[in-house]
Amino acid sequence: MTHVLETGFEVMENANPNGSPKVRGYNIVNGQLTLAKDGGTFESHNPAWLDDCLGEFPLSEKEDVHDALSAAKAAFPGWASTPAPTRGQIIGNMGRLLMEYKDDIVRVETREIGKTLMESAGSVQEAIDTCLFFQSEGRRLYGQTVNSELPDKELFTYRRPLGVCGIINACNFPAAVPFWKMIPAIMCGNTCVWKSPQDAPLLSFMLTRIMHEAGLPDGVINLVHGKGRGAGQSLVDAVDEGMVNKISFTGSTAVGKMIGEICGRNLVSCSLELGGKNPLVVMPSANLDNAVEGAYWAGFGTAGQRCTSLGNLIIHEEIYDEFMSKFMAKVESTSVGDSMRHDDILYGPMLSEKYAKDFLSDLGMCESSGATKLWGEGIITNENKPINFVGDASEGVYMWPHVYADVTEDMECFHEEIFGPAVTVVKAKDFDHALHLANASPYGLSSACYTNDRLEAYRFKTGIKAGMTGINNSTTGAEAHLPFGGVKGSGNGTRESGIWVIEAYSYWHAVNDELSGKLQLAQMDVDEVHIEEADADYAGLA
Ligand code: UN1
Repeated sequence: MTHVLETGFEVMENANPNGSPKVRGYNIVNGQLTLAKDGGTFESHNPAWLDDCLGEFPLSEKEDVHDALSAAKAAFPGWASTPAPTRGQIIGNMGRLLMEYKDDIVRVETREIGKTLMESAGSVQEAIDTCLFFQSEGRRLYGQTVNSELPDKELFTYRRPLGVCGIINACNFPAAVPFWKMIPAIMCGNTCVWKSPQDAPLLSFMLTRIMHEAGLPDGVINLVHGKGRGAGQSLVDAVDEGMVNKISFTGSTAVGKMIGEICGRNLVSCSLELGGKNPLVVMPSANLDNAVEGAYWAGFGTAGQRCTSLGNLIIHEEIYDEFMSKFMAKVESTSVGDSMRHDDILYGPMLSEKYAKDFLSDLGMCESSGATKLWGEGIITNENKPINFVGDASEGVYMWPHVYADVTEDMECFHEEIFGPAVTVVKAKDFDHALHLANASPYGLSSACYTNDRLEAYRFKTGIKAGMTGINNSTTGAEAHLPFGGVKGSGNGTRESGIWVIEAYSYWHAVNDELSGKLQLAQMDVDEVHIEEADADYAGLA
């Protein structure tokens, strides 16, 4: 494949009203640009400007997914036997190319899913960090030498690749999250079929082309686009057909459970990164201004569309009024708009129309739970908009920031994830009550506690059941070399990132090498070392 930005993309004739290019996007199977077998296509639209169409992409079906799986299977032996340092070098090249193209990728990410330019840059940087981390892992990927209990015999452990990995991610971190999955997967010698998120096909297409430009051999990563249950479901169904050795999924808990069941009955490993209802506790000893900043960013950054976004804001009753008045002042002045066209935006539109629709129904759930709405009016219109909304609201799918107070443990909105700009506020009587509330949702992804009492911080850290915890920090902002993932309804215990993710994409192979030239039986031919005859009478000493 040639230079991704030199050749440019195939720009379609019917240009957009705003003059931006609309491209023809392809699947990439065995390094070749392909269309869906039955010719179906779907479009990707800019959620900040729905008339702006980024391109047309193959609406892949089962046959297209199976072609991609066959290509991944055929590429597997060659890639698995490529020396790990060489695989690492290619991954390093990917990181360097991402740095070179960063500005272009960031703009496409913002245009395709509406995240602010600053946040898109963060997501692309997370992909770069992942590549740079795993480049040198190619020179490690350590196994062990282990002592044998028998003479003239050596024991070793090796990390072996699993085979063909099916990769499915949500569109909210369309560069970082697929790289969290595919980079360690290919580092370990696996090959992949990547079903791109239906709301970020152009970005996924660009990234896959860049990976090939970095020297990735054909067939190692195969990209298929699709929408709804189509291609993604076919990829998961292929587990039942014996064509997939691993599924890695980031998305909703309901879909994660379905994938876990299919993988479970086939004894196929799966990594599941699912929803969250992340609690953030504020205690009286906290620096309140700092806590307000952290809670506000965790709740409304990315328009609340991170799996690590703040869910339940749990405030000690002693500082409730003071905290809330500072917090609400920020919420009421939130700047919303299209960061491609306006500066100083906190958040942009919803990721797509589908996310907007789901969010509105979640707001209905808050209302029917009986929570008190302090702020927020659903969808932003030109007639009804927050004071710091900028631009023409009718162009995209923008939401008000929402705050619901008087939320209690018996309400549905206390337990359910709301994917969008909405925070549910809960009052706590004391620290134990706050910790109880923080543990009371069915999820366990991220969590946070603002306190300057060291014992409280310690008790929170040890008492919370979550995969990630921030002390005096927001619930979001994981770094690319720390384990990422959750417990309870947030996942199946697998982790992404850092050295921990390697466990998810390799299995341990134990090898023993018998050099003695004879059959020696473990446990049975082992020399016994006897305990010496007792020469002291301990009993008499007592
Ligand atoms: C996600 O929303 O799926 O820690 C990932 C964070 C980001 C990643 C979020 N680094 O919030």
